Amino acid sequence: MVRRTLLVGLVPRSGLLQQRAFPVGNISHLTIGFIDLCECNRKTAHQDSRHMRTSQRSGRTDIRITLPRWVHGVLRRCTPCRTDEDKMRLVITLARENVERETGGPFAAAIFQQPGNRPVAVGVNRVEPLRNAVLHAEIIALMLAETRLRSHTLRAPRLPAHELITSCAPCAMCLGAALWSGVRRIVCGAGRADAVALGFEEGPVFPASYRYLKARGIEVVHGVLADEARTVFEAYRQRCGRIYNG
Ligand code: AZG
Ligand code: ZN
Repeated sequence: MVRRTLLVGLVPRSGLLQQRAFPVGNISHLTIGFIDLCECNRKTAHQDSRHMRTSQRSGRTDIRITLPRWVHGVLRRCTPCRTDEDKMRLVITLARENVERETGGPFAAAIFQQPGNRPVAVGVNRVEPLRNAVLHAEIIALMLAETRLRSHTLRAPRLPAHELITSCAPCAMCLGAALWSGVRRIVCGAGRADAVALGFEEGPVFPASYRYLKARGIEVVHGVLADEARTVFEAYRQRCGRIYNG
């Protein structure tokens, strides 16, 4: 069921979005072909399994991508993010909650309009709970932003610039996705070496990869609140969180 009030805290207040009357503020559940992108996991486990049985009976395979329910609480409480540090604090909070509530790996990300102080979309790592290797925080944030803005590229002429804020430097897959997404800026907290030290495989990302992005007009900023971001990795280690892609 579509709830009309849930996402008020997520809605960019910019004239652009209101003027175009995108229903971004009213949607808690988005369906795109067979990919069901849900911003709020309101279904019970029982309903989810019924959904799967229904899908299998009809000979289809549906993919349901959900953010945990608690994310909305964090976003409702979040004050406007004016600086890179404010935005990073938000994604670190999301990453930490994801670890403490055991809803995924120790990573979170957000997409902001430039300028803009409320996230257009956020993501947390959902690889293990949803049994899907590509559900890194950055991928979910990018997919939700593109869906909400109704554009496969965040570089469309009708759109303002967008930036990706991520609690850890993107892995090879997410760096590629960031390039294709059209974001103009990437801001990273912890570094690749921190994720690797924890045991994660981050794939082939080289200095040349960043030079490539720079040549495509994407600015990359490293190490924003890096110490704080690393404490989430330490919390994951202490809880013996699984290294699902090591
Ligand atoms: C990861 N690295 C980043 N940056 N983000 C995620 O969600 C990841 N999952 N595994 N490695
Ligand atoms: Zn990734």
